Amino acid sequence: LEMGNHLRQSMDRNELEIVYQPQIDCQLGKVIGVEALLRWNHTTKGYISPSEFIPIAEEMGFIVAIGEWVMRGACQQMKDWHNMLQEPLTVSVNLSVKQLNDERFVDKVIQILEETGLEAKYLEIEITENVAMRDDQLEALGRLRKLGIAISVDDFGTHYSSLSYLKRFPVTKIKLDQSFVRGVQTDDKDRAMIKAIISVAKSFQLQIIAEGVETEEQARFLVANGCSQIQGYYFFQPMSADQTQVTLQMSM
Ligand code: G
Ligand code: G
Ligand code: MN
Ligand code: NA
Repeated sequence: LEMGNHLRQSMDRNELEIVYQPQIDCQLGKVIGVEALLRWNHTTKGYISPSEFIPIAEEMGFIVAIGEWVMRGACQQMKDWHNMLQEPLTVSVNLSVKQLNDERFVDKVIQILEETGLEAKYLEIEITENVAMRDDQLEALGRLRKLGIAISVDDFGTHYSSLSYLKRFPVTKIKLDQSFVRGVQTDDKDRAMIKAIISVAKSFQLQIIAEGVETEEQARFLVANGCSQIQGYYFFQPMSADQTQVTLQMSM
């Protein structure tokens, strides 16, 4: 509860920060987008991971406010980079299912795109598979998709509902979970999972990106098996906006 109260004030106190992790297209050999990742630099406790505080924000009901802050910041930042670099980079924002429960959510996104001037096709939202997704949440996703926003399934393959999810949802991209990537050199089953998921993406005509790629061997295996988009420490760690800007300037 105390952490929750601090979290409530974190935005006003400038304790929240968005970092960015570049995403690579191996065929093109360049950065094609970034994932926005939230960070909380707590005044006394230091850095706290989103996996710790997002669940609290969800429970206490201010994930909507925090999520809106991230969405606005990430869209504004990407618009600035477009102006600066004249490159069609995308920005990917993680979404809590709780944000979809807010009936004003889609209108908020439209408003943010208008305010920042970012074109919808350069925004992607990442959602985690959720078997219990309700019809009104599905409808919200459908509206976002109709606007031209890309929708990717995060942590794909780690939950129970993967395939039916792809049938029910207006998805454009699969994020191959890092747990499979980790086993590329050591685990036959992880290699089989990766090949199967890439084949699913092809069948559904979806884009696919592998995350958590840390070694050259992993990258080679992925590319050899048809996954050309890659995100991970092997290429870039998540970085501050300033560092990201330098990286983008150098890689364009
Ligand atoms: O970047 P890191 O590994 O610390 O992220 C941990 C988890 O927090 C990941 O599951 C990531 O998707 C999630 N996360 C990061 N930023 C956000 C955000 O802005 N909103 C939501 N809902 N989740 C986020
Ligand atoms: O759940 P989601 O996929 O959004 O979480 C992404 C998380 O993975 C972020 O916290 C990010 O910091 C982390 N991450 C990104 N690249 C790598 C990597 O190469 N290795 C590991 N272990 N974590 C990574
Ligand atoms: Mn993600
Ligand atoms: Na993930």
